[in-house]
Amino acid sequence: MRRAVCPGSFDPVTNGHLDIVGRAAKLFDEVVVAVGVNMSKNRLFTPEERIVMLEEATGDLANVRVSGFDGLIVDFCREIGAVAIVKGLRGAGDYEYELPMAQMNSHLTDVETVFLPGAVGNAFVSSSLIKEVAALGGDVRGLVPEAVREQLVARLAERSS
Ligand code: COD
Repeated sequence: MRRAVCPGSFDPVTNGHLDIVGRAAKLFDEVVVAVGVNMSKNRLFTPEERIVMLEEATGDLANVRVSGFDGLIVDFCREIGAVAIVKGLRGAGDYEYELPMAQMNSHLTDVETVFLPGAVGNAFVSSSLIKEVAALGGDVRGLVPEAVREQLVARLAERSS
């Protein structure tokens, strides 16, 4: 059984994330989407809310499950017996951000990092931009699952009232 982890903040999950998870699911026997905390980012949804959104969005993928994690991603990988961390790269900026993390993770363990190129059509899609555009009244339809878009609009309305 070759198990991989797709880690991220997923605040909220986007179609860019789902493209990477779906492609990872074709490469590995099992993919665990791991919802973590990026201490440099402000969160809109709780980890529990993000996990439920991801479970709904990946419900059609039989070999994908969703879990939260605390601490180091490599410790989580060891705990569940994962051999690889799969990350998506939208461009050079992602590569520069992700490469030192991959090298640090490789220094810490023998868990490999596998980079998948993001789909061209999703290159501009990030959770941060989605939140900013939605908060300013822009339409993010087609960039996130519809159920996520509805929760995003509702959460932003709550925050602004
Ligand atoms: N197309 C393709 N890939 C995409 C897209 C897109 N449109 N959008 C995002 N992605 C990829 C990102 O490049 C990333 O690989 C992944 O999806 C997740 O993205 P985010 O933004 O949801 O998640 P991050 O980058 O905030 O998550 C960071 C982690 C929580 C994974 C990281 O901080 C971590 O591993 N933390 C645990 C603590 C740890 O081990 N620290 C030491 C690391 S060396």
